Amino acid sequence: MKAELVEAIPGITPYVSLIGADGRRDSTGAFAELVADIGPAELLGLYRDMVIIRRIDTEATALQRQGELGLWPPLLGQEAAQIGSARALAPDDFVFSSYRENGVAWVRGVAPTDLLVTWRGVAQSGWDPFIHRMATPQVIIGAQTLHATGYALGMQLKQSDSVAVTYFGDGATSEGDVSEALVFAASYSAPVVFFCQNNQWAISEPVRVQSRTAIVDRAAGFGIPGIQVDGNDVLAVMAVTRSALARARRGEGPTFIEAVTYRMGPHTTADDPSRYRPPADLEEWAAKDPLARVAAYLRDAGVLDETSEAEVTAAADAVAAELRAGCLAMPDLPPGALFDHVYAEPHPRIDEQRAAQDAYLRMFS
Ligand SMILES: Cc1ncc(C[n+]2csc(CCOP(=O)(O)OP(=O)(O)O)c2C)c(N)n1
Ligand SMILES: [Mg+2]
Repeated sequence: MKAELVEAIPGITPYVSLIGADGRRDSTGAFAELVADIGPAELLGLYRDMVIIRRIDTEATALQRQGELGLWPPLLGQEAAQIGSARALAPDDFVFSSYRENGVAWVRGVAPTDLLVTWRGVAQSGWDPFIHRMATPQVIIGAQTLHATGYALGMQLKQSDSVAVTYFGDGATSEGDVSEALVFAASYSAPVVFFCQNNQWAISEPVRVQSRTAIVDRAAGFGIPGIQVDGNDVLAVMAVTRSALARARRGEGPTFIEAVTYRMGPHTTADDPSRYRPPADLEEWAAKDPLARVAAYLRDAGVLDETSEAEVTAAADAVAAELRAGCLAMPDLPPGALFDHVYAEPHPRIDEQRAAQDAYLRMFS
């Protein structure tokens, strides 16, 4: 790893891009060197990941539309940002994400059906964070950045190599929590990577209303180096994440990454973007699709052909089938189970609520 990629004094690295929308790869420069080991075979692996998580997303969206899930937050369009960054992590690093990082969870080895349990309402949380080194999704916007900084301070005290990586959105940068996390991380040089997926929207609020400057420019004000990257370029995202992780492991503190991408679907399945999104925007971003450019590169390199494309599609279909079967097989819980794991110990307010619910349900029997 190159030590001098990100300056010690906070600077902003403008727009890193390695595979353009036309599928051409740029192999020059310091960031390209950081991913020189990622040849066509490795890129085929990243492409496979992206196809699979897009397929998981499509299947989960269909399950919600069919009434099998209460809600689903799609990642369509953000596959490269999630796969490129998550594949850069070491097993011992720890992820603190929002609700949209289903692709990151896939990379961390979370079983696809475990992504669904909360949205089906059968459990309050989906997996054991310590097995996957990934906290369960945070819905309180930005709160996970504080958890990441706190964890990173702990790792610093333990002189561990583990880096905290926190994922959040463009909208989250308007939250006080995120500012506090950045201040503490900067002050203590905490080993944390702030990974912002700027998908251009916070529900129906466009990013230009959230920030008068580029999101990445905010980093400098905290004394944190910032890197802006083409978030639809899986290779560039991997390169910048590797550089930020290496910097944290060298004890040089936090880095802020802005991955510029686009949320091609609704905010969640409860949202209708046609009410606020100009159709031309979607067309513009569809031309920059994160999967299409890697496919073009791989076809040119001769590793993506009918056989390998069929293998990737079959793998994705198998995951989707497993997801669907696992979802439909989840047992319905008795209504009172809602209260079981709110606190570890009995609590009078919870008892009251449980009794009120019991009384309500008795009205129907
Ligand atoms: C503290 C808080 N305020 C408001 C909300 C409601 N809310 C849910 S998602 C969202 C927008 C978040 O946008 P962004 O950070 O850009 O992430 P994205 O959903 O685009 O991935 C809001 C305001 C919330 N969950 N938590
Ligand atoms: Mg957003």
